Amino acid sequence: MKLVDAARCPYCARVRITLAEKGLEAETVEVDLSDRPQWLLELNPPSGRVPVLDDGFTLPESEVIMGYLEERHPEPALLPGDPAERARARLLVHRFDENLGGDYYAFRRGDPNDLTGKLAALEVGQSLFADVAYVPWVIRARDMLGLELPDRIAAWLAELEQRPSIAAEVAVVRSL
Ligand SMILES: N[C@@H](CCC(=O)N[C@@H](CS)C(=O)NCC(=O)O)C(=O)O
Repeated sequence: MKLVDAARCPYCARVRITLAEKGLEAETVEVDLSDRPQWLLELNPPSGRVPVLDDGFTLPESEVIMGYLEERHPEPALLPGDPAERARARLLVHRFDENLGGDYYAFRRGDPNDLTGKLAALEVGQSLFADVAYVPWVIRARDMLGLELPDRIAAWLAELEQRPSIAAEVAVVRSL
């Protein structure tokens, strides 16, 4: 497996964490997002966005990659066993932009936003699948944007940081 990756990209972090949780090795190809190579535009047209997974076929989109890895390597499971809970986990990830992403990027651009309110209302702990999909932005909100996290979210993150996969991502962010 090969992962086209960028350390600072939180969407890539979803895939890095998923791979680590499942104990999977992937060759990583680090790209410079400010000087995107032509081959990446051809690999994932038209935007040349990362992450892109190559597992004998090319797969972009972090949410889809997470779902693929979960199905291809079901153990250890990130999704709950119950179909209704699995659907709820997927719905949470599907609504990432409304639940957090939109306000995160608005905050970063200096546009009006409710990042603090969105963090305070965030549903966490529903499943490891959804937690992995959200935690890259929460780490960056704390460690790059300097936001003080609501107590409940800080406690959730502190618990997640006990996992080597999440601790590794915190180290990636601190190295940026
Ligand atoms: N929906 C995509 C978003 C990926 C994404 O936006 N990646 C950023 C880097 S963090 C990127 O490559 N942006 C370049 C662009 O939008 O042109 C996913 O979930 O993988």
